[in-house]
Amino acid sequence: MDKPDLDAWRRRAEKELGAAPEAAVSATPEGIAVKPLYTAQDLEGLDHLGSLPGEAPFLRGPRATMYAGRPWTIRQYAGFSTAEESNRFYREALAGGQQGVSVAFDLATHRGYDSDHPRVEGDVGKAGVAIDSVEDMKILFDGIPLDRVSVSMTMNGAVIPVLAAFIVAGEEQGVPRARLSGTIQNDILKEFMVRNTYIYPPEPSMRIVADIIDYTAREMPRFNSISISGYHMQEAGATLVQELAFTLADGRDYVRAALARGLDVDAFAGRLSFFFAIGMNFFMEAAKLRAARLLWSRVMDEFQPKQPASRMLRTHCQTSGVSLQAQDPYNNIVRTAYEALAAVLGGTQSLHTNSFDEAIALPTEFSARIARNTQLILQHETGVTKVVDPLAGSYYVESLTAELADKAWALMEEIEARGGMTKAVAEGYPKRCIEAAATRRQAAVDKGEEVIVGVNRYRPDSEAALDIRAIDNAAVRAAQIRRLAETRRRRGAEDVVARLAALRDVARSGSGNLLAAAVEAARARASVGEISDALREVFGDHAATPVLVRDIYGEAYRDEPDYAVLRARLDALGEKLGRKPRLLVAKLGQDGHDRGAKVIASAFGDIGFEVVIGPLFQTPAEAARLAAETGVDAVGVSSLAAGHRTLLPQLVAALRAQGEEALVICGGVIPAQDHEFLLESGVAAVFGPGTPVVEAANALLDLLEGRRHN
Ligand code: SCD
Repeated sequence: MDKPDLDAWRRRAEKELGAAPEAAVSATPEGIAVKPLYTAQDLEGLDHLGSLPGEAPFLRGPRATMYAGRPWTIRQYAGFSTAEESNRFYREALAGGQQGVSVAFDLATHRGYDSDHPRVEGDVGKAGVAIDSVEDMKILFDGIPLDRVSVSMTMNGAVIPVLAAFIVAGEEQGVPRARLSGTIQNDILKEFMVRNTYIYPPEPSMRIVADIIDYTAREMPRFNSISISGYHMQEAGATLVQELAFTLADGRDYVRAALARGLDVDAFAGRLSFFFAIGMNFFMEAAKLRAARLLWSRVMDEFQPKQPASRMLRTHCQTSGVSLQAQDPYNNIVRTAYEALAAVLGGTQSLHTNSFDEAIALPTEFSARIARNTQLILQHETGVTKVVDPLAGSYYVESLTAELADKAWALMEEIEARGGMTKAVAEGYPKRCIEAAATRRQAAVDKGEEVIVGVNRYRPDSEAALDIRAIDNAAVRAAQIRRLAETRRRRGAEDVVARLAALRDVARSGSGNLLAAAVEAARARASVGEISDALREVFGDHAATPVLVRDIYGEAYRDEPDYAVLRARLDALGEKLGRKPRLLVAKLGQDGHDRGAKVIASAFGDIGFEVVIGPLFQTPAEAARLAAETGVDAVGVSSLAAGHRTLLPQLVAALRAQGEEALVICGGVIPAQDHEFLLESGVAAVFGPGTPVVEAANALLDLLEGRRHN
């Protein structure tokens, strides 16, 4: 064939567009200019082409045959209320075609509190299952053969007691730890960056990670010691380049931490695993997974492994939670299906597809079945499993793979220049980068530059409320407290005291393995909270100081007409008050998802409010005290972990008890069914997800002005 005549194409394009083809170039948040046409020319000079799957650098996949040999694992992340309820859900899901289990723990467990702890009243059994001891863990896996079904556990803060309880539950089910297969998330660096379910300060937290890698390398050859996660970064607003770079840089630091332990690289590297989000930018997401494998192999070169598997990036993926919308929610089924296809074309090893109602509440049996079937249909009906890496050779996808890899590598080099990821995280650098990207994106959505069907375009006139799953957390908590009391009554009290003392000694001395000591304590029936507290006594608690990015939302929005109107209203109110209106943005309970809170706080600050951002994990009483001390006009609560029905009425009551008149408003994941209840409890306004910041600010001004007139 003749060489393509690009000049002729250019002329045709100009005619069709009425402008130069450059007018159709779109800039992505990653800083990649996506052109309307890619050709063979774009492949010239790319040095990653031509490799095969199953061999380094594994760009085309970690296995030679990929899904033609074995499809990815359908692994739905789930857990709620009690161990009994979650066990029933897992068994039904496995019977319905799910292939692996993935446990979601409640936030009390994540943060190392037993269900009877006063700080977790709104959190028990809500966004995951409540696990207080081995007894709960045994019920959770009752009838699920742990030597045949692989189990992933998303646990980072309280990783030591939870993994210990899992090991003992396996043992008591007749499966020795050497035969347990699965994955523990155990990725603390991204907790400090975005997810916030840390407990201890960074240094002892990194020791915990290394102790687990060490223990599993020696004792649990079928178990993946870590799931190095970019998922939560993208959820928090990271661009795909940031997600790639920060995740792989985290991985590099974990390898260094394990090597510093004296481990041989080949003893553990083959059991490091990864976890990425898959959002709506279809080809970019597939290319991201290819780039990730390429770069990880490059990172591992530095450590000179001898086993090929040590260079191999294997990953789980989850479709994007933030791409789901509360408005017109059945659209989410379509979004999730496209994202799932991108993950599969990118070569994931394991996949979770979100349920369509997850922007509103916990999945129901129905929505969970549709989500699972989305994957079953992909595996059985579409033919996508038959050919390895089918996008290879695509001019566009190969170019994207190279561009993403180059940009991510450059950012990783910058992290290295800052002294590595642990240091960069401690200085808050990646967190700031991600928050800036998140705020920029919010402005793009609010301005309608980024279209979301059913939200900022094509919005239906009316919508019926969905059936949702509601958890009676007071009942779950009461049941947990009963079982915990029973466990404490039956156990050998002296044995528990001795095992916890031994654990503290290992923590204090810096030698010995924390997980090995915790297994002994768990076997004696020490609880998750007690084991966590033993470590807290030695390591202390980590408290982060929230910092806000500035001038990003305002900068992006300044020229919009409604912005000027809003500023004028705000000035007028400020005039009357003799100061700027003041807002406290608060997070209550153990809900650490703070992207929404940070974006709101930063944007409201730019608009002209005086914003106080509260620390994470406050009780309602603590937030009310802070409101009183700072003299705010309103408290805005962002709730994403379903604690609102318990915590918001308590906040209103605590404020009023102090004679405070500050209005309480809230937003986040709050089902329509709960709005009435919250308004009756004294909450002044409830904002659904997708509410533009300017709209929320106007509504707050209405409320503040209205109150002045009353
Ligand atoms: C695979 N195998 C093959 C093959 N492909 N054998 C022959 N031919 C082929 N083509 C083998 C593998 O080598 C392996 O055996 C076995 O089959 C299983 O395959 P796998 O690829 O290892 O798959 P899996 O066991 O599912 O493991 C996938 C990961 C693992 C490696 C990615 O770490 C994992 O399951 N991660 C899931 C993490 C998770 O669920 N996270 C949820 C996070 P061997 O093992 O013998 O080699 C949720 C979360 O955080 C949500 C947000 C929030 O809470 O904030």
